[in-house]
Amino acid sequence: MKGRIVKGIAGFYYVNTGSESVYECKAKGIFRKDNIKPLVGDDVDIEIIDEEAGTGNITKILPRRNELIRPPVANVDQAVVLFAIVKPDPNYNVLDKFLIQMRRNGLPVIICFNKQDIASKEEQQELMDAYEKCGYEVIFISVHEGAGIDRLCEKLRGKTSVVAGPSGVGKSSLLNKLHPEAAMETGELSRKIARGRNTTRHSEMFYISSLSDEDQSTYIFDTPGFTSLALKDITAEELAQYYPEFEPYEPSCRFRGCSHIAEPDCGVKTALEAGEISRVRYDNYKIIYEELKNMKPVYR
Ligand SMILES: Nc1nc2c(ncn2[C@@H]2O[C@H](COP(=O)(O)OP(=O)(O)OP(=O)(O)O)[C@@H](O)[C@H]2O)c(=O)[nH]1
Ligand SMILES: [Mg+2]
Ligand SMILES: [Zn+2]
Repeated sequence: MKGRIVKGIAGFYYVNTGSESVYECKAKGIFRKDNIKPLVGDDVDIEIIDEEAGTGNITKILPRRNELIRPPVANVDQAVVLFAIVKPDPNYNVLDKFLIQMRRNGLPVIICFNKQDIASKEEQQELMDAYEKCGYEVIFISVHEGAGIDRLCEKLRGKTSVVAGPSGVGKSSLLNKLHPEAAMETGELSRKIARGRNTTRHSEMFYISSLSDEDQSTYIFDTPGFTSLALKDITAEELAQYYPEFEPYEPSCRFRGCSHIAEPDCGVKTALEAGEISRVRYDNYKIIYEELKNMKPVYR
């Protein structure tokens, strides 16, 4: 029987085989045979062990369209990178690394900033200035007050989207707003810090009936928050490729392969001085560049 993994907890995979049926499955054979770990979002073949108890065994993972490592999910159309404008304040380093990783995976990204209801105009403007030119859709929302949600929904309709971002930004709150049946636990930031852990600890995929009809299905993955992100499989020299706003100015760089750091006659730095490239983004580019330079070489 075919199905899709909607959740994975401690070696158990919950496989939806259509309508309401979910089987609790193990994946022993797969590990042994193919040495591959199932991901939430995987299309799988299962054999049923006990129909009454709703248990089964995953016998095959069907080919993946794509897979992400952080968060670990498969077969998604796009990522909603969710940060809060405030509480918690966005960490630009993590946000930019996230965008780089998604671009590297070839996934379209929507950047979404939540908690508009408690943010000032200036705080919003700062984010807008930094991200409006970086080639992604940017949407400001308030899950609590509903601002921006319709606009976001139009982007989600008919697609499979993974919602990813730091802990406490409102990923589960957003999911609950779009799909109250999900009833995901949400948590106060102060409580999270006190407990030192995320409220959501497993990725889970939901079918969003309010955004689906007979022609199109909408799925959203809620995922656990993260605090840092390590870039893998990318060199300092490649980094500039992941900054679309640099592209128009690169032909003006004197050197081909200019890193836009210390070279003279750099089109990107000229654009930066002229205020055409965001200072926040550029400064962070330099930091990530140095991080990548100092990384030990990895085999690819
Ligand atoms: N002011 C305000 N608070 C919000 C909004 N959306 C969510 N919150 C609050 O932010 C806190 C964290 O929300 P969660 O939905 O648990 O955050 P999360 O991103 O799922 O966090 P993890 O599961 O730990 O990754 C909760 O106290 C929410 O009530 C919003 O639009 N405005
Ligand atoms: Mg959550
Ligand atoms: Zn340059």
